[in-house]
This record gives sequence, C-alpha cells and structure tokens, in this order.
Amino acid sequence: MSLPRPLTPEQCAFFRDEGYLIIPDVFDPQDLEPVRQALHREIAAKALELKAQGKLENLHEDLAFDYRLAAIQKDSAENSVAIMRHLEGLRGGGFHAVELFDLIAHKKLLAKVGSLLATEEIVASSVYRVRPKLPNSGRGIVPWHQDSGYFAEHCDTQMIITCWVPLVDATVENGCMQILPRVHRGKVAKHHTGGNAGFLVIKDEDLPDDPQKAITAACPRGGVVFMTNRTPHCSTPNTSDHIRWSMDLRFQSAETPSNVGLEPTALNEQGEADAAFYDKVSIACYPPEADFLVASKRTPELVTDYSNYARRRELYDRTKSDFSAYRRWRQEAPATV
Ligand SMILES: O=C(O)CCC(=O)C(=O)O
Repeated sequence: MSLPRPLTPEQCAFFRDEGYLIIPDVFDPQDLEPVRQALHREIAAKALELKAQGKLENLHEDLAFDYRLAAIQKDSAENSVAIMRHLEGLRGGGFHAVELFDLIAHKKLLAKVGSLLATEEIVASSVYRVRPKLPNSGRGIVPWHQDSGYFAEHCDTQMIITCWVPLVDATVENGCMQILPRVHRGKVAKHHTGGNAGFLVIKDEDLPDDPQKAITAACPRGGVVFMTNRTPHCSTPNTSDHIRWSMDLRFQSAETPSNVGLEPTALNEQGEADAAFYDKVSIACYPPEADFLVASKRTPELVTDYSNYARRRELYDRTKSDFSAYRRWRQEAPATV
C-alpha cells in the first residue's frame, strides 16, 4: 500500500503566505462514509429517544443523512436543536465515536498536517466540532472570528491548524466559509461575546482587512480547507435544500502547549478536580477539553487509541469546574434598546 501523500513545498508555501489552503482530494469521498453513517445512526437513536419521551412524532426514517435533520427541524426546532447539541461535540455534549476518531487520526490527513507543521509529532487539539448547517436556519451561520479568539492568549503565536472537512460538497449555496487571506501573522483582533448561538464575533471595523477581500472557500466532499488559528473566517447562510454537514478538526505540534497526558486523579461530588490539575492543565491552549497525541515517530507507544481518547474526553466532560479563568473576552452586557 502506498503511503499517504504529504503536501508539496509549493502548497506549504501557499499556506504560509495566505493563511489557508484548500486541497480538494485529501480523502476519497468513500473515506467519509463511516463518519456520515455514524452521525446518521446517532440522529436515528436520538430521534427514537425523543419519540419515547413523547416529544417527536415523525422519525423521518425514509430520509437520507443530508436531509433528515432538516425535516425534524421543520416539525420542531426544539427537537433538532437537542439533536444538534448532542452531535456537535461541545463540552458537556459528549458525543464521540470510533468513526470520528478514525477520521481525526486518518493517515491521509495527518500526512498533510505533518507537512504544514513540519513535524511527525502531532497532537490533535481538544477542540473539534461537528457542524450540521441546516437550510434556512440562523444557527450554523458563524460570524467573523479567528480560532485564537477561543484559545488562551499565551498560544496566540503558536501554530494550531484547523482542518475543515466537509461531509457534503461545500458550496456558496449551502454556506461554505469565507476566509480573509494574508493577515494571519498579525495580532488576534478584539472579539466580542454574544454572537449568534454563542459564537465570538470580530466587528467588521476590527477586522485586519476589508471583508470584501475575503475568498470563498468552496470545497468538494473529500477535500479539506486548512487554516491557521489567526486566519479570520466566517460562514454564510445555507440557502440550499440540504444540510451542509462538516467537521472541523484542530492539530498542533507536540511542542505546542497542550494537556496531553494530564488528567485529574479524582473528582469530588461536585465534579471538581484537585487544584494541582487546574494548575497544570491551564498551560494548554484550550484547557477545558482533552488533547491527545495522534502521531509520533519518537514515542509511538504513546499515540492515543480510541478507548483512551474516549476515556479522556469523558473525564474532561465530567470535570464540571470553572475553566473560565483562561477566557479572554469577558461576557458583555446585553445591548439595551
Ligand atoms: O463550519 C462553519 O461554518 C464555520 C467553521 C468555523 O468557524 C471553524 O471551523 O472555526
């Protein structure tokens, strides 16, 4: 079997200069089928749960993955939001599956990420998300931000690569991303809280360049949009008839601050860990979620397998205590009319 292709020096140079790179064929579209099916199974299971609770009538079993959640949404926004919250993988949401892990640790992807990070020691960052963007719904529209806006300030000058992986062809019509190129070496812009669905927002006047200069990051299924943590990006409404499914995964060099190997020894009844844990974990770029080693030539025995990954994710999920100290943008008072 041939080894997965790394990126060419030209592609790496493009990423360094522009702050993003779109590779249309990192995966065969078939490589994404296990994740699509795992997500669809989870939707089916959650829909059955809601039905058993008397909250949902029509399971829409006849509909394909790209349409089913949208039909559930048409019947009840509350039900679709409950399912999306579960799938999105946010802290407390807790959904993980071996198929998701296999995508995060996919050799075809790690070969490209390794080229951009110039290392074979790769940590998958704690922060990855599943994003169902439903047609004509405001929820999945993501305002302008830099991913560093979400990370601890001491990681601003580190390289954390976002790999945006569409599970359907991402187009202008279904709300692909917009990216502001060539400004990723500057400071992290001021972000505001209180955006749509709890997202952080950079106001247009605080963007490092004219938003009219943004590029449209359309990307076919099988492709990946790579971005740096300081690359400003946003996404637009889905005006198509189907769901724009995507996942965004994050990777960094093992040299970059992380919480690999760190976990609380015990949790008290309130779900709080010991102080020593918080002291140590706060060096990570995103302390509330578990990081894990996904590739290593130096210490292959420490590369995380699915069961360890799932265990650590659950442990961090259960660690209820307040991680708010690392947050850099304080909650703003709601605007008065
Ligand atoms: O999926 C989207 O629409 C936006 C994704 C995004 O903002 C991100 O990956 O940081």
